[in-house]
Amino acid sequence: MTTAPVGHGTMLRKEDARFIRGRGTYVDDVTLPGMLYGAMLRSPYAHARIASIDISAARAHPKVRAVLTGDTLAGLNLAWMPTLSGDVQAVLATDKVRFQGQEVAFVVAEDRYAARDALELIDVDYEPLPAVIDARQALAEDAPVIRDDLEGRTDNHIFDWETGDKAAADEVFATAEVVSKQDMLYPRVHPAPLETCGAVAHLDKVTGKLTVWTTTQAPHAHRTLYAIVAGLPEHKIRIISPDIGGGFGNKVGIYPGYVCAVVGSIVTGKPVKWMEDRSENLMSTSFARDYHMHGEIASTRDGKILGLRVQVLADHGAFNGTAQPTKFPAGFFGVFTGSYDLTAAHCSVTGVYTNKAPGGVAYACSFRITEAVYLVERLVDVLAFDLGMDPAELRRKNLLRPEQFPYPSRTGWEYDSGDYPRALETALDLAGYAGLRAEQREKRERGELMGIGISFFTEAVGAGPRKHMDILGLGMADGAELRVHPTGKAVLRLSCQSQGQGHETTFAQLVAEQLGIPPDDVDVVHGDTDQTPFGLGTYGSRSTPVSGAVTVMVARKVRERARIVASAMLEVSPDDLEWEKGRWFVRGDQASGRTIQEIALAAHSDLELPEDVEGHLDATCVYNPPNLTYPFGAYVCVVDVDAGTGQVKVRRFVAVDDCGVRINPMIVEGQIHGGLADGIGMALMQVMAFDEDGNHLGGSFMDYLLPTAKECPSWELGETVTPSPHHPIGAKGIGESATVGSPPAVVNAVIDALRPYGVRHADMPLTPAAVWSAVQGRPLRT
Ligand code: PCD
Repeated sequence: MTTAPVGHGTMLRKEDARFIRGRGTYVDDVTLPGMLYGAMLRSPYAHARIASIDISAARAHPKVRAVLTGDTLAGLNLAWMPTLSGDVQAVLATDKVRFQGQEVAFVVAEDRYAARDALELIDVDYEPLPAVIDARQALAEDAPVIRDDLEGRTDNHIFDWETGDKAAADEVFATAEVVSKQDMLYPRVHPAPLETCGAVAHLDKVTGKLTVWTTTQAPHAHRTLYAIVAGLPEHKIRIISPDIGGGFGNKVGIYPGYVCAVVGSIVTGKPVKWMEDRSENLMSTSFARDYHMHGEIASTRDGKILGLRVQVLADHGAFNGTAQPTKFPAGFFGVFTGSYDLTAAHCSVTGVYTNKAPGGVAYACSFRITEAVYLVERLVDVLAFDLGMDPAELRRKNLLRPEQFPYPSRTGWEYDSGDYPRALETALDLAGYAGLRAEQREKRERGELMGIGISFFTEAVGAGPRKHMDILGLGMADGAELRVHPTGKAVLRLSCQSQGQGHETTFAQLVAEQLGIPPDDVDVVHGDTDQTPFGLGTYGSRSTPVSGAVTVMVARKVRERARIVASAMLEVSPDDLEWEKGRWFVRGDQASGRTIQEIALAAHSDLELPEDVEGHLDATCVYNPPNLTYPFGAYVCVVDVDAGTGQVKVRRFVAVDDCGVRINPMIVEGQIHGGLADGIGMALMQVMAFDEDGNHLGGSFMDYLLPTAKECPSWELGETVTPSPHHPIGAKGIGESATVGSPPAVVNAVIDALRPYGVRHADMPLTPAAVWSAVQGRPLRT
């Protein structure tokens, strides 16, 4: 397959014509005749037994049409639903509540306000129980058992998982000259898309068809799951994912509210809308990270890294609802060896239940690669600290070399392609690294705190292949369908779904490039299971690696069909035809060609085609990727820290990303900008905090802070291009790279700034209070 960069390019986003005019259609914009509104009653307790629920007063409210409880759902066998990780989750609680904000009852009323008012008329008698909030307490002898609904369950243990070679790693560590160790926490954070989650469900009693407009990143998977769980015929279910206001992993799973909207519509015979508010989204609709990590790194005295050993305690909340391919309970954390050439590595992960919201979604983390990269990039800096070595020098010494690709990692992954030293040097040059270090020395003499942080990351995106990767048995492959109208305009139908990434533009560009027609002549249809072929959806930056690949393949198939039609038009053998952008011509006779538009018209005409050739140019394709794609990058962050207040200012951020061939460089840069901002948010501002009773302390954007332009510097981007050898145009994913790569760069920079105080590590978020605490009691050495 060709790997040479092809000539795509920046074009403005087609979808913005509607977005900048406020003409997008989001789930909450969907309004149907006779539509009712749902509202969710949620638990005020993190852990409590439900003695009784009295819904009589709510039922009597003049505008209330239905009140659902766990008992109502149990009658339909829907009180519990399967999670994406093989656990079950309560749709509405029957026995106990297991986290604050858990769904307890659902009111359906004539308007939003009545539905909310009626929630207050429901009387739940709770018997509070002690709660497990700290994952480190979850396995204690006397810890309350959270999941007593699961038969025979006597503790809060979910799974143990390991990867790598323990014996080999132990051997390396036993003889290593230097071993550095560090505990670190990747705190609980939230994807917090601007549009919260919701659904409008409508069961048409006449046709028996259930239509659900919903905030989903995976419409086809949702349809199949509704069919399996609710026992509805799959062809009678239509999932529509209209415009989505950000997903970031928050919209991969199925939430109780969606199921209640569906049941509400079945029960009332009317369409039912449920849309959560900001606090509900932050408190109950998933979370990300919450990994307590212990890392060890072994090296020689002169800084050759030899091995890594890692233990993780993973807090999964009250139900194991993590989103990742089935065979990967710790997601893709297994790539924790990062970008380095080492001898041996081992890691073990233990998952536990706590009385916190369920989930563990892939919030811009490619299934926990964010955690993995944070771990290894912090460890490398800790090692540099212990060795007294420059962190750039240490990375230079240990990065994988170009000739090692395709690289089989110590934990069984095959990195497809890379030139890491080039990316690192490009970033250091852009940053003016030597100059920055000189400036830092000068400032330190004056007692000013300036920090320079480096991170180097390897991502693994584009799940399948389907033999290794599935979600609840559905293999991760994608279909595409391309129709070419008689006048040469095209419609591409995709299984993946944009939440803001600009697919209507980039996927049109992919077709345009292959067929040699303008991108404006290609319409992209997605987000509607009735109109698109099956596929697993958009997350883990898989759209370009998987759906992008199948798009190129289906367009090439159309091009080959066009060749046969052209050969009939020109009365020559197809073998005598040559392609140039937009037309087939007879080899040696440039003037003889037929454009794709002429061919499309002929394909619908009375042109005589060979016996076995159908008319039309339309084609379909399914692509099961042979491997993931491995984008990578080198980041340099410069911060200034105010020693008095602990305030961190990110002064510069240099990001060199390599995602192979870029389809639309402007969109790629936008993806990187967004991810970098997110990284600053996680490193410096964000944590889903709880008090010891399990009260959620960050239910609004007053407490859970989103980074704004004020916290972000003017990003300085660079790029290298190392095509993926197996992707038809050499593209790799980019959507999550910057969220994966940036948090360690920021943290490394802050810790570097605190060097004069001898600080070696501090956990995120590095708020002013955290920074201030880190230096307390430490003498300043200039
Ligand atoms: N691209 C280009 N080139 C290349 C790559 C890429 O151009 N080479 C572009 C494409 O096409 C698109 C974008 O860029 O448009 C992106 O891509 P990707 O990487 O493939 O990815 P996707 O799949 O599409 O997406 C997904 C991602 C994710 S995953 C996330 S988180 C985030 C990101 O995406 N999210 C979001 N980004 C974004 N953006 C926006 N605006 N919004 C959102 O929501 Mo997960 O798993 O879900 O957690």
